[in-house]
Amino acid sequence: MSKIIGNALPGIPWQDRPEGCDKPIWRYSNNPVIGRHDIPIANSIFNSAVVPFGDGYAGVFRCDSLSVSMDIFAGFSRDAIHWEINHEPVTFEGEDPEVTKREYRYDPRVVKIEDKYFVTWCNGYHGPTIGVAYTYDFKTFHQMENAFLPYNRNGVLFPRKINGRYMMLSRPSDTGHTPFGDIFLSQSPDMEFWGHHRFVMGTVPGDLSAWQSMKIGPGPCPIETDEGWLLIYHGVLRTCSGYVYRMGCALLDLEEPWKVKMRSRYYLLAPEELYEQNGDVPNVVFPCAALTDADTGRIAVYYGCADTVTGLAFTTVDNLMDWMKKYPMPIR
Ligand code: BMA
Repeated sequence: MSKIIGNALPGIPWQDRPEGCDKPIWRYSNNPVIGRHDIPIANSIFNSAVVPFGDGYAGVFRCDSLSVSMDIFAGFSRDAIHWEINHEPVTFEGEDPEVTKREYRYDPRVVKIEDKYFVTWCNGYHGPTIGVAYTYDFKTFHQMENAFLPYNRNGVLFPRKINGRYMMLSRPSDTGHTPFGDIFLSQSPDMEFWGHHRFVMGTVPGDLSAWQSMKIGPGPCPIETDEGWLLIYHGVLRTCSGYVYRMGCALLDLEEPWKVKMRSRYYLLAPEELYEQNGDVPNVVFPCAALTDADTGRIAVYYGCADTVTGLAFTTVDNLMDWMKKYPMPIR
């Protein structure tokens, strides 16, 4: 039995594994939890992040508008399933208009560190880079400096300092639909200056684990367990009819989280349902958030489906650990 290190969350959304299912993760029976038109100007609401907040939950949602511009919107929920998403995007306060100027914003992640909720997202600044902001109430957001130079995507913070430093995973990329990508880790004393960059893990060549052979990227903020940091991530395969995005997991060292202890050779979840296979970008499952309950080991994963709607899936820390142990991948 592995143990999640963190808070209890008795109200975590949950359904037991369906009869006859032998997979490590299973979908919510009422998926998608957020529809593409759930706010009036939305074309699609997908790769989005949620956290426990007050008596309920708050989130930051990627919503592409009817003009198909990409932005992030705050929202609130009592049960983490029914969401009230603001009809206007987040506006940021910040010291330097050069930084707060909006080009585009997408794929947010949210994590509570000490007394603040930090939001990271893919931020347009002469190419995609990682925007960083914090909020106390999901109403006022203070934007900090971009973490990196372009080009970078999928900035994902660890939920606490490790050895005195904030840590962020990311995926250096290029201007377009990057046909490559490995996961790196960067460290900061203050959330502003990032350095001490470390390679974490890369794509898998050949056909050992082809679902992650073209690019990979970190998903939800890593989950602390007594065995290491549990990372859920996406992996991409290039096929003759486009990219296919699947979900996998890895276990990172607690003290030196750029060291990979285990990694899933078999994927966890692939686009199989109609809402994952069909949409603005077909065949995409793209995890961006996970709620956890330390008492039961339950994990609820939020993921974008076909760049159109948001899905929810359930697993436990033991299911993920067992999957990696049962179908191990050699760590290079
Ligand atoms: C990635 C990002 C994600 C998107 C995915 C599939 O490069 O743009 O937002 O979900 O492609 O289109």
